[in-house]
Formats: sequence, structure tokens, C-alpha cells
Amino acid sequence: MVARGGPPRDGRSGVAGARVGFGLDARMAKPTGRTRFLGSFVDVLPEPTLPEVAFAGRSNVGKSSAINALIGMTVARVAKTPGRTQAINLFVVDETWVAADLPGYGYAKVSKSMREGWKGLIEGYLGTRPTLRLVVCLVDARVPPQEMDTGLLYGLNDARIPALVVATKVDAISRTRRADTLRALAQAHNVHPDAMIGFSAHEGIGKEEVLKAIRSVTR
Ligand SMILES: Nc1nc2c(ncn2[C@@H]2O[C@H](COP(=O)(O)OP(=O)(O)O)[C@@H](O)[C@H]2O)c(=O)[nH]1
Ligand SMILES: [Mg+2]
Repeated sequence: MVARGGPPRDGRSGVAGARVGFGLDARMAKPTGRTRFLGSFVDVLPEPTLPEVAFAGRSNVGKSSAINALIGMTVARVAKTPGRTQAINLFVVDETWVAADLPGYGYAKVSKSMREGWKGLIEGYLGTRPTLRLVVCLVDARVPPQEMDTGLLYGLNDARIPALVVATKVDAISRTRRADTLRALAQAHNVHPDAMIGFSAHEGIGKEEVLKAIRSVTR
């Protein structure tokens, strides 16, 4: 359960661990145009300045792909192996807002201590980032409702952090089943059916709706 019990509220601006790299990660796509990679952080985050939107969800749900699709360029690394993003990657978009690619949770094939580390990192970030405006919670439309996703949504609700629920990879679901699938997910996660956005990074579905929500909190 990612955010159960509420994130720490001790006023720290950093999160546990040690920072890795600072825009020098060769595996990371080079920032171009209007979005720049701010860095990959597992410890102290850069000073909060611009409004921030975080992308959270289980490992492999399509967070990085969603960020790339929304930004319109490849900035976030799309993982071939799930469970690899163990840091918070920050991107400055149009010098207007910051996109935070949070580490994916729930990847089964890692040690308990690694899972605990990720939990601390995510909760530390969510609980202490003053510029955080919205958490885009991605859930996989192809799989049944996941308890960890419900847990995150409840935790965000408790902490009064606005959340937007986005169901990813809807292109992999037949058109006839999409509406029912989204409705079932909304019900399971206790969100209003109209608030559940169907999304596909591959086909650009739902992009405008998500961007509209982001714009409304970052301008
Ligand atoms: N069918 C489909 N697959 C997707 C979509 N978005 C991402 N994926 C795939 O899901 C896997 C994980 O994507 P990634 O963005 O790295 O997920 P992350 O771990 O949450 O950042 C990759 O193999 C992607 O190609 C989508 O819109 N449709
Ligand atoms: Mg990723």
C-alpha cells in the first residue's frame, strides 16, 4: 500500500537515499526543444520553483511513455525491463511546469528492502514537495483493479493532494470493451466514472484531456 498511513510530514524537502547523476545519464534521451531534463534524484530534490505534476503508478504501467506522449518528444526512458526506474526523474516543460516521473511500485521481482526504499522515496516526495499540484495516477486498463493503486488514491485523498486517474494502454482493449473496462476501474478505485480518462501513449488517445487537466493546475 503506497500511501497508506499518510506520507511523512516532517518538513524535509529531500527523500532518502543518494542522488544519482545530474542530467549526465547517457542512457537518458538528450533533452531537446522546449523540455529539459533536470535530473534523476533519489535524495535531495532541486529547490521547488515551478508548479509540479507527478506521474505515479505501478512499474511498467506506461508512466514514461505517457510523459513522452504528453510532452510530444522522447525525454523519459521507456523501460524494456520493468522495475528499473528507482529515482525521481524531473523534466522542465516549456519553462512552465515540472513533470516528475516517479519510481514505479509493485514490481514483484525485487527484494523487500528495495520495495521499501521505493515506498519511502515516493511517500517522501508526495509528503514534502510544496510545488506539487497534481498527481496523475496511471492504472493499467488491461489488468484488473490493483490494490496498490487504490491505496495510492486513498493516500492522496487523505493528504488532500489532487489526483487524476488515467487508464493506460486502452489501445490494447477492443473498442467495444473500453467503456465497460473504464467504468469497472472507476468503480473499484472509487472515482467518478467521468474522472477516469482512457489513455494510449501509442495512439494518442486521451492526450488532450490529460493536458487540459495539467494546464488547469500549472498556469
Ligand atoms: N499497448 C501499449 N503499450 C504501451 C503504451 N504505453 C506504454 N506501453 C508499453 O508498456 C511498457 C512500459 O512502458 P513505460 O513507459 O516504460 O512504463 P513505466 O515503467 O511505467 O515508465 C513498454 O513496453 C511500452 O512500450 C500504450 O499506450 N499502449
Ligand atoms: Mg518509466
